Amino acid sequence: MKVFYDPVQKTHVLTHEIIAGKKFRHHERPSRIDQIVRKLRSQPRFTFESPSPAPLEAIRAVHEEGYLALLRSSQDIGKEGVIWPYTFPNDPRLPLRAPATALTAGQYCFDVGTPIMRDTWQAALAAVSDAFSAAQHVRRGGLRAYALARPPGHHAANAMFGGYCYINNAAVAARYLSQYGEVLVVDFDFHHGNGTQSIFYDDPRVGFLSVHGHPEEEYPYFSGWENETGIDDGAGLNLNVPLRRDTSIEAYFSALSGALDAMLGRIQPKHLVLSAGFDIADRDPLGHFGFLPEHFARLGDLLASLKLPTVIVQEGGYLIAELGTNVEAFLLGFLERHEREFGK
Ligand code: OKP
Ligand code: ZN
Repeated sequence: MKVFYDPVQKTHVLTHEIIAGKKFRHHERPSRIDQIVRKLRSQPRFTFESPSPAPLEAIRAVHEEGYLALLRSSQDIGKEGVIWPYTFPNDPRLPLRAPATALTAGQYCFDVGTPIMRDTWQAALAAVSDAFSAAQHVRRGGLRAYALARPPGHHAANAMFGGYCYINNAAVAARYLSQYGEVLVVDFDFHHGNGTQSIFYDDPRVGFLSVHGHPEEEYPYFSGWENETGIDDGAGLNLNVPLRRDTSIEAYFSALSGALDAMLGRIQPKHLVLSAGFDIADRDPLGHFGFLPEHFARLGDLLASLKLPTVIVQEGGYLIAELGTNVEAFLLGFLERHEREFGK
């Protein structure tokens, strides 16, 4: 299986985050990538490739230009500088001034855990390039590819960053593939993929299925309920499965299988895009679903049984010591069944 990865993604370094007013060492660390790289490099079934730069049109098909201009302006920040919004507009009737500056970046931001530093743009661009190259590989007849994306993407919307996400890597892959037939995005990160949901909410060509911690208890709190089902031409193509803290593995799998069946009754996807979050792991500091490597293998097996060309996009996962092991278990579980039932 091809792994798309560019080491420039490691230059984006977040110093700390603020949770309930307190300062914490940031969870989304460059070392997350090291763990995955080390594991997958020791496995002959994975071959690493550098992505080619994602075309700007593919990114623009998901993100607003003024928003991208703000992200791009990160390159002009000094070495120690940061864009860290703490003031947010609150009257949608009032006009916003363009272009956004460091002081008004709050118009494009929904939380305070996601600062923009000098290297943020280049890292986010590399991450989305992984996802785009993986999608292109699959479009050209490859059966599967893994994008080792960092920073993650599923919380980023058309013109909104937050949740450690700037560019929605999976959404760029899905929008690109949707030119060639319907696409199903399955998001198994512990947190609701509010950005991806928002991007495809009215899109008849891309279905979104997310299983996540219940928003009454878990970030991002304002979305992820069952009654968010899509609008206009996208009505019925958004399916949220919120699960309470410490839901059992069996309950998780039966909920996911049921949701997959329901979704496949509504669209006939030609491609599958996975927002693969590993914060569902047992002992992850930000998730509570208790997945062990064997459960990740089973999850890979289940998703491979759809027998679709698949782009796997890395999202969260903060139990860094086990992240490589968990990703490897998932990918091998997927690969085993996908090769057997769908093709080498
Ligand atoms: C990004 B991804 C916990 C605060 C968590 C943000 C979590 C972002 C997760 N008390 N804040 O893995 O979905
Ligand atoms: Zn997450």
